[in-house]
Amino acid sequence: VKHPLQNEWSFWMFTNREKDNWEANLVEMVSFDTVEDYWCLYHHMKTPSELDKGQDYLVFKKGIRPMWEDMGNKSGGRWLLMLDGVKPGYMDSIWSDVVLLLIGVNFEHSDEINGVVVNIRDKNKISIWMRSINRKAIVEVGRKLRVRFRLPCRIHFYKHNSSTALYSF
Ligand code: M7G
Repeated sequence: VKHPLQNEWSFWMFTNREKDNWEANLVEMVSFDTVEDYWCLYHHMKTPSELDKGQDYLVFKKGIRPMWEDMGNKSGGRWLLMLDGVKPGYMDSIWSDVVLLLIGVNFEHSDEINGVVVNIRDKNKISIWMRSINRKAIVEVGRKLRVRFRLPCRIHFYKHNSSTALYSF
């Protein structure tokens, strides 16, 4: 018997092959809705630190495309975890922990969380995307991330397409 998750999730990849069209790089690889299917996937995929620079992994609730323009995302924003100075192995473990926190519904406001992204860049980043700018939900999620992970700097919440932090912890 497999253990069902509360939501179905899609695993996307940003391939960084199409230089002129951001959206054309997004590939929905597979979806999963049980704990066992997630672990099977996890053991078959590269970890984030094994990806090429310029690539992303994105895990979003099924039906929400991992872009600002999606109806589910456009009124929301993200908690941004800057990982410069974080060792690759610790980045991989933050990524897998955040995915587990999301799919395991470990937040009071899990319904407000749409997905999570890891960007492999000169300065790697993980962001947790939220559907709205509901203060209670943002604060709960930000506090938990701050307490759970040992990061070299503060974390900030931004509305999509804005560079002004609404909240910082
Ligand atoms: P990034 O990959 O999130 O971070 O955004 P980076 O700057 O560290 O590489 C890079 C660029 O990709 C943005 O400036 C946009 O041009 C494009 N881009 C990223 N996202 C998340 C979106 C999106 O949701 N929609 C659209 N249209 N473009 C995006």
